[in-house]
Amino acid sequence: MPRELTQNRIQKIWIPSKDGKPSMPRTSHGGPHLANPPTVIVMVGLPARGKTYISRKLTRYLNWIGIPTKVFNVGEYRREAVKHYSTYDFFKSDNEDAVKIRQQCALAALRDVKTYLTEEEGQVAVFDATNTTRERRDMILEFGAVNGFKIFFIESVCDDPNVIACNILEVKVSSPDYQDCNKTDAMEDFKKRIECYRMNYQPLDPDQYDKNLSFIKVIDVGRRFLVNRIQDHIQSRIVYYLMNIHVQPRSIYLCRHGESQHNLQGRLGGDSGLSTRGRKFAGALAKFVEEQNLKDLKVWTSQMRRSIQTAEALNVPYEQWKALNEIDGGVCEEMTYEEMRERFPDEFALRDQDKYYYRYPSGESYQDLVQRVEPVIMGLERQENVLVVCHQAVMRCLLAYFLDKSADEMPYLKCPLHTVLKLTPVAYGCKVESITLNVEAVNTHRDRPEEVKRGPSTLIRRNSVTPLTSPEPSKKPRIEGLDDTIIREVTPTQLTLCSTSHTTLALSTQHWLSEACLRTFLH
Ligand code: ADP
Ligand code: FDP
Ligand code: F6P
Repeated sequence: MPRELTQNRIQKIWIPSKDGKPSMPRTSHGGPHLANPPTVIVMVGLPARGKTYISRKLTRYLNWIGIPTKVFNVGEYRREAVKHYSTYDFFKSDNEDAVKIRQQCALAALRDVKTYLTEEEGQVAVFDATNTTRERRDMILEFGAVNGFKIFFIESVCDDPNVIACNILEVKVSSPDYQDCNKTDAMEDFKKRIECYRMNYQPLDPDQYDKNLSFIKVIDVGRRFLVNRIQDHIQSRIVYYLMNIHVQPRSIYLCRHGESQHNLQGRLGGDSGLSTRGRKFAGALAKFVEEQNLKDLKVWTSQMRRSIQTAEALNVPYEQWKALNEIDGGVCEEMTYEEMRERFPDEFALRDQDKYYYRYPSGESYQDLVQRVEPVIMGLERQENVLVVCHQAVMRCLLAYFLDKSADEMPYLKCPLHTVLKLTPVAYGCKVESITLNVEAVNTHRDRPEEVKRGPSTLIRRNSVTPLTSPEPSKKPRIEGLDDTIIREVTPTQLTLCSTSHTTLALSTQHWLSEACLRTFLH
């Protein structure tokens, strides 16, 4: 007997119901319904091969498309366990005590991976460590098998000494490991650390040992790829994403069209032309673009009149994307917020209640927009310098991707008219500069109403909360629960001793890594 259907009022999705109650709760994260088990992405590679960079960037992307993802960086666990790093001796494979500490840190991170995927609604966990030995990878595979997680490896292989030196300079010499060290010494120490790992490095072997595993090898910073046994939709999206990103320096410029006639009247959507001030902004934007003197600047617009009129003033070729059109307000198109409140009070209140998920009747939600502009993001990842002339809601979506903003924050990001945001990739994130072109315009931003300011409603979850990219107020120590002798006894002095004589660390660790202990943990 087919069940009755009721329509979810916020998302306007039909849900089967029993006794008048919805019987299939939607996913709390609002992402695609994945019948799949959770996935653990396991990074593989020598230090300074871009593993953390890839982990963070991929996590930002997956969260943005609605798949809750979090990075677990074993280096951070190690730094919490061992407060003062001394020298590369810590990473020698015959430094038995340090090997135990590193193993413990990896296990602590895996334990958190398990909690995240089984109790915290995580869908993908990125296990960011070197994972350079078969022994370590086999242990992770067992962990996946026991807990019912899919395992997908991403290995970064690169032996260009210039690339490695640049990577070390960009991120490693300023790491907390080297806070009391000059750059030259830090560089030398880090290179020796890499050599410690190289001694035991067993790359993924697509022909024999690892031929049944699912993985991608990213070779020479994405010049070549080797893809093996892709199992599902998420893995194929990850592969596609990794094949589109690059690390060339460039900037992305985001702005809205010049002020439009509808903006002047406070009307939503429509397809009106520019106001006098809007045309003035287009002229100012042309001057700004010229001054920036950018090599091969691409200009992208929507297919709406106001954004095309703005780009026309630039006197350069431009490309129109339908995917960049403003959010479709459906039955509320061309109304003012006041008119919407009067004519559709329930809809108006619902939008305030949950702006990210709210879909206008016969129109779109921010969640819909994310799906629509995803090809634009992929396009931007492939390009170098690009100026995108778009619209308020679309610009918020794009900005949320680059700045790792949550679904809750996205619809309230401030994107004023006549202001250009310049985004430049730096280290693991993005630098943002706001350039106001000094042409007055109306304010089209409507703040989150006071009554919903108390925090996200139950329907809204944070989109991207990784321990690495977002400040986490409730961050708990990642090594809590470990046998605390490990923390107590590894003092800086002992570590220094450890670096000269491997036997001086007094750690009572034998039982930690016993087979039985590992099995208990895995189960
Ligand atoms: P790891 O985590 O492997 O120690 P990091 O992620 O900290 O290395 O290194 C960051 C640097 O790696 C950045 O300068 C970034 O440009 C660079 N990078 C990004 N992707 C790759 C890649 N596929 N191969 C090599 N280097 C990369
Ligand atoms: P990171 O550069 O991210 O800090 O240098 C390698 C390193 O990562 C160490 O910090 C960290 O202890 C290690 O990788 C990750 O753990 P494994 O050695 O156990 O792979
Ligand atoms: O008001 C300008 C505008 O671009 C409208 O066309 C669009 O409906 C609105 O902004 C989107 O902003 P919000 O989601 O805050 O209503």
